[in-house]
Amino acid sequence: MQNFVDGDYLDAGDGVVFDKVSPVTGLVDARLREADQSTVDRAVAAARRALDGPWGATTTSHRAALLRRVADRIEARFEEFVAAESADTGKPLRQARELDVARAVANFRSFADTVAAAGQTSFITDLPDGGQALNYAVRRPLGVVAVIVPWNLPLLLLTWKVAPALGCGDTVVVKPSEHTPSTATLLAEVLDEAGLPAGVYNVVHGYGPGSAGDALVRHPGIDGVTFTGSSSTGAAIMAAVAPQVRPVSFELGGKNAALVFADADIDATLDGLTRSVFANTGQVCLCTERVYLQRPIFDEIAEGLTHRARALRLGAPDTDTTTTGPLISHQHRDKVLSYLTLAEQCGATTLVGGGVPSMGVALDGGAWIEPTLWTGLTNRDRPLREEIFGPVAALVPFDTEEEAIALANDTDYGLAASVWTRDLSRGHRVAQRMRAGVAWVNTWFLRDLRTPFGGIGLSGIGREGGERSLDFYTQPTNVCVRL
Ligand code: NAD
Ligand code: 6OD
Repeated sequence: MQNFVDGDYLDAGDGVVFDKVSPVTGLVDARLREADQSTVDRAVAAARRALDGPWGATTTSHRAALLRRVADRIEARFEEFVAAESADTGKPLRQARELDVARAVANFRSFADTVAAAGQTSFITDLPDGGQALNYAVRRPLGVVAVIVPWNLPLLLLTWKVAPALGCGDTVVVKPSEHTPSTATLLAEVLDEAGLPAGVYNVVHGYGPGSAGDALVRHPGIDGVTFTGSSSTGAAIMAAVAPQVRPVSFELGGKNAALVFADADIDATLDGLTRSVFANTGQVCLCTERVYLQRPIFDEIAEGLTHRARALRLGAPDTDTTTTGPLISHQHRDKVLSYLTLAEQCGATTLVGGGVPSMGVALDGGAWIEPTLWTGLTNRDRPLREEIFGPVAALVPFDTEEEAIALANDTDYGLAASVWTRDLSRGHRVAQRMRAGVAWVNTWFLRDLRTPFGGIGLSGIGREGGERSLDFYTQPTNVCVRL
C-alpha cells in the first residue's frame, strides 16, 4: 500500500516497508511504505498548493455537491469498503456494513447539508458620530489540516473529519492508523472519481512517534490538527504543536459509566448494556467499562449480562453467526490481558470470560479474547480508573441516585454515560449531571450527526459535529464596513 500525494500513489520513496498483520489470523496480509520526512514534506506542500489553487476559490454549494457525489461513490463501491475495513480490523462483515461504511456515507451527506445551510449573521453598529457600520463575518478555511485517526472505527472516524474539512474548503493530509490503512487509501480513489482536485486529500502511512504521525504534527506547513485516539497520544501531539501555536481538536479516550436504576426495563437494559460493553469487541471509545447497578436488581442484571456475554459468538468476520471479532493486535491483547490479571489481584470475581479462547487452527494466531465481566471491584481499583479498551466491564452496586452520580463522575475521563430508568424525570435529572460530553437515556451510541460530540477532561478538547465542526475547520474574518 502506497502513500497518496498530490493525486498519485507514490511508487516508492525512501521510507521503509512494514507489514500489516491480520488480527483474525496473525498472518501478514499487506505491506505498507512508511512515509518518511520527505514524503510528509511533499504531502504538506501539495496540500498547500491545492489550497492556494482553484480549490481555495470554490463555493460552499460546489463543495456540498462534491460531498454528495462522494457519498454516492462510496455506496457504489460499498462492498469493497466493507471488505477492506473488515480485513484490517477483523470486525464482522455485518458490522462493517451496518455501522462503519454506512456511517461514512452518512458523514458525507450530513456535512453536505451542514455546509450548504450555514449562513452568516450581520449587524449594524451605531457609531458615536451618528454614523453606522455594517459588521459581518466570513468563514475562511482553516487551511492545511492534519487528520490523525485510530484503528477501531477507521473509516467512520476518518470521514467524520474529512467530510467537514473538505466541505469548509480545507485541504488535508491524513495519517491513518498503521493497523488500518486500507479504507483511507481506497477513499482516495473515490474522492478522485467524485472530482476532488489533486492535492486536496493526501494520505501518509506509518506510525506515530519517530514516524509519519510525529513528522506531520510537527510540520510548520500545517494549520491545525484534528486527532482521535488515546489521551496519552493527544498529550504528545499537543506538546508537539505547541511551539507553532496551532489549533487542535481532540477526541480521546473514555472510561464510560452506565447507571442502571431498579425501575429500568430489564430486557431493554440488558440489550443496551450488551451492546455498550461488547460492541466492536469493546473497542469503541464510548463503550461502557463501569456498570453501576442499583442493589435490588444487581443479581438479576449480573446474571442476565453474563448469560448474554456467553451467547456472543467469536469467529471469522465472514461467518454469518459471528457477533464478535478479535482485538486489533497481540500488543493490544497483552494490554487487556494485563488488566485481567490486575483485576484478579484486586480481588475481582470473574463472572464470565477472563482469558484467551481456543479458536481452532485457522484462527488461533489471531488476537482473540473472551468477553469478561467482574464483580467485587471498587472505584479505587485501577481496572475502574484506566481505559482498557476491550470487551470487559466491572459491575458495582449502589443504593441512592446521589451515590450513583458520584460514582459515575469519579473519573479523570468524561466522554459518555448512559442512564437506564423508566422514570424519565430521573433520566433527565441524572443525565444533566453527568460529567461527560454525551449522556444517553435508555439507549447507547444513538447519533444525530448535527449534535456536539467530544469529551471532558482526559477525553478531549473541543467539540465536532454539525456547526461545531464548521467552527473548527474554518476561521472567521470579521468585516466591518463604515456605511
Ligand atoms: P493511538 O493514540 O495509539 O493512535 C491513534 C493515531 O495516532 C494512530 O494513527 C497513531 O499512529 C497516531 N499516533 C500515535 N502517536 C502519535 C504521535 N506521537 N504523533 C502523531 N501521531 C501519533 O490510539 P489507538 O490505539 O489507535 O486507538 C485507541 C484509542 O483511541 C483509545 O484510547 C480510544 O478511546 C481512542 N478513541 C477515542 C475516540 C473519541 O471519539 N473520543 C474515538 C475512537 C478512539
Ligand atoms: O459517532 C461519532 O461521530 C464518533 N466520533 C464516534 C466515536 C467513536 C469512538 O470509538
